[in-house]
Amino acid sequence: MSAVGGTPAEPVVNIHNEWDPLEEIIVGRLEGLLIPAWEPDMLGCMYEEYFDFYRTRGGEEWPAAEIQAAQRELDELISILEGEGVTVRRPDLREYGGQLRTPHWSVPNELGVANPRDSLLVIGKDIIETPMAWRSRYFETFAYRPLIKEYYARGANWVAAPKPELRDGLYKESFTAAGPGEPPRFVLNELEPVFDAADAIKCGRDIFMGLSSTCNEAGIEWLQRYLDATHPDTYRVHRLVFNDPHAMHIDATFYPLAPGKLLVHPERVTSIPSLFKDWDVLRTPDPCVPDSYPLYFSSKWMNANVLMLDASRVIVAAGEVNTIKAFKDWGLEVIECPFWNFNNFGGSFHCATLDIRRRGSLENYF
Ligand code: DAV
Repeated sequence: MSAVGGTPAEPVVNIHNEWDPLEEIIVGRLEGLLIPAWEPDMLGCMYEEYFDFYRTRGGEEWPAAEIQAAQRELDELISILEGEGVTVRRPDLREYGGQLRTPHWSVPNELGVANPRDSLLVIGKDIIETPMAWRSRYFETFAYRPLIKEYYARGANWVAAPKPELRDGLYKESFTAAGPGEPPRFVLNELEPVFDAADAIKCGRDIFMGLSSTCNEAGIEWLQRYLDATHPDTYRVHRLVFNDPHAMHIDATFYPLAPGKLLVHPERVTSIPSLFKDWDVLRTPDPCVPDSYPLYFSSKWMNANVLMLDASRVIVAAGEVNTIKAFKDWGLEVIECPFWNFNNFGGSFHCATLDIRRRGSLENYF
């Protein structure tokens, strides 16, 4: 298809990696976010100190002061992005308080859309609605449907992975997190494909997925077979296993930031895939976030969950002085944005956003 004048139309959705120059991005919302009620996947990816919190406080509003502090940081992120010329789009405002019921289960409320990185996987011009393992996220993509429909009308592909049933049998009932020295294990069985988009990280023709308590073997296989069927001989999906007792998502663990630059968690990643033999590997420096931040959904390693504006500019949480220094020493230009309050609600800059268009083309980096 050609635009008027015969020049090729620019793809409206175009993502091949984490670092091509960023042109358009979706930023999540904190409005309407509710505490999710306990559900079986949490046994695998949440931290034990919060189990009772979800069991007893599900459906309540988050502490208002914590949300307000996070909102200020999100607003600052948006103004940094817009100041850099990036188009920022937002999901719909919705209420998340109603019970959600399917033939097999119900939850008292939904989670909300603070973390757009999880429900939609963008590869090339494909927008894939992912089969997520959390019941409270079952209809999360609906808040993005007006945007998706617009992108679809403008030439993007739009597909949804098979909607998982999420029956009780998908989750190991008596799961406990692996102790020190024990091999990694995850809460999911293999009854059907499940994964979150943040279980995958893109590096041109190579896509890396970490098995986790939100991503099973069947999920990885589904993505490889979908890509093989729709883009023959184009993508290689690599299955990785990390040493993370609460494994959920790859983007604070294993993150190709730019050609030749791989950021890895110092303990979770015990061996680097041989493909990266010619790359510089940086082990994420110790996080600086004070223990007073509750981090309801994640580890404190959100200092690794950065966002690349292009191959040399990276947005990092203000206060993460170890990471900021290491990135500068690595030749990156660092843009600081306060984000520790937002981190409490599921992640940092990578989680809070979803790349829609970066200027670049599909390449082989190995
Ligand atoms: O602690 O690595 C990462 C969640 C990011 N989406 C963690 C959880």
